[in-house]
Amino acid sequence: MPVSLIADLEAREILDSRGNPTIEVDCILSDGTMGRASVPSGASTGKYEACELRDGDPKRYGGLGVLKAVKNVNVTIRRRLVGMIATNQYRIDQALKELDPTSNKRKLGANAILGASLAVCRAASITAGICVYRFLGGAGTMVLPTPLLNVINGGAHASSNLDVQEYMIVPAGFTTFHEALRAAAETYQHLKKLLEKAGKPVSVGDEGGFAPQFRDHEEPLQYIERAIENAGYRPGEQVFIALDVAPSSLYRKGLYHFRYPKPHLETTDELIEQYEKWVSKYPIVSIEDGLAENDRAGWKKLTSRLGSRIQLVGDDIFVTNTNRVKQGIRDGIANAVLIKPNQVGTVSETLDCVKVATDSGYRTVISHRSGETSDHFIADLAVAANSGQIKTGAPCRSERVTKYNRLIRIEEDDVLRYAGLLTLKR
Ligand code: 2PG
Ligand code: MG
Repeated sequence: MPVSLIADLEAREILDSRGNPTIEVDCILSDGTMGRASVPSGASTGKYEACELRDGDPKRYGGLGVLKAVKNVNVTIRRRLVGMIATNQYRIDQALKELDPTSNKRKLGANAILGASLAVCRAASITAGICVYRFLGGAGTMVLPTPLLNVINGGAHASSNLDVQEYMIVPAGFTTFHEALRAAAETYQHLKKLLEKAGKPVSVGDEGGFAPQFRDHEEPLQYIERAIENAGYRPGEQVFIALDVAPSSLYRKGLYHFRYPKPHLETTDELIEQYEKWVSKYPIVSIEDGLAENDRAGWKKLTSRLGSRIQLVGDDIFVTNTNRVKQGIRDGIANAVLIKPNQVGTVSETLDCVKVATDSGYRTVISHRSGETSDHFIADLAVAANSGQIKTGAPCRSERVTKYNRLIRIEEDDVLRYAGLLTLKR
């Protein structure tokens, strides 16, 4: 088979699931193969994430246009990558990093760089005649991830006034991915019925979860537990609960400024106690960003108090950055890492981060962003990385279910084991 070279790269501005512009890149190879990929965008972004380059021109999309990033792909990145062998992802990503040696990819924009990295990867897998997950994961790829599905949206993802950003269900107690997804979808529909019965609106937030008002931050946990039972499943055996509190923006001068149910302050210790109570009372198996990105002392305390009982996932504190993850591991912070490709900017760096975490016994959760596209790359990535977990929103809204549906097709095509309860073994 002749070697496929990159013949062209073409970027454009498209819309994401929030109606904001984002970047899509086509990669055309010398054999005529085309790979296309698009880049998601967060709302509750970590302070230390790689830079998402926006135009800042108030006359277009309120300043959110990405024409500068588009130009960076079409000129600078194109000039460097054209002629390179498409199937060597590491070399491609190395070249991209050399083009923008800044620590946070602010020169070209992580959105431009990731768009190119993903599009080349997809084109390379097509020309190699294998799926993206096999292309990246090779023969070692064995596991289908357990999904963490966000069924109640708060924080920066909804106009409800819940400060907790995500209440998720985790259908781990099943033997196949499609059965697990069915349990999640049925639980979601039963949750909708319960909310309707209580006279609450069932319109959804950015990630497809419901977003009504609740009495306090505990009430959604009660609703979810009931919904699991009403759907005919056993909470704590088949379907579990996970949270992403995401309180970085609430943390000021050593205190958490909660707004709900009424404005009040909470200390780190009070929050940890609250989590301990919830973990004892509800089938909670994972808490992401229980504390803020800058509350490192609090994170250490949280990890020593709850780290042997449940999964503690670092998102804002790690931002898929290997150095930050290494530092966190040294400091005894968290026991799992949220992995978002656009927090770091290339496919290879994303996989490197998974490796650093896994080698130290930390789990990983491959994640979408709250602003998404119909690209299902992260479903393949979760399989390739043997991560065992994926979080990509509710079983609702096309930009969310496209990832879950991709996993259904992978399960049909290949002999892979559903991670399921193994995910939860401590
Ligand atoms: C998160 C993500 C995804 P955002 O905090 O984990 O759910 O949200 O993309 O807004 O950062
Ligand atoms: Mg998060």
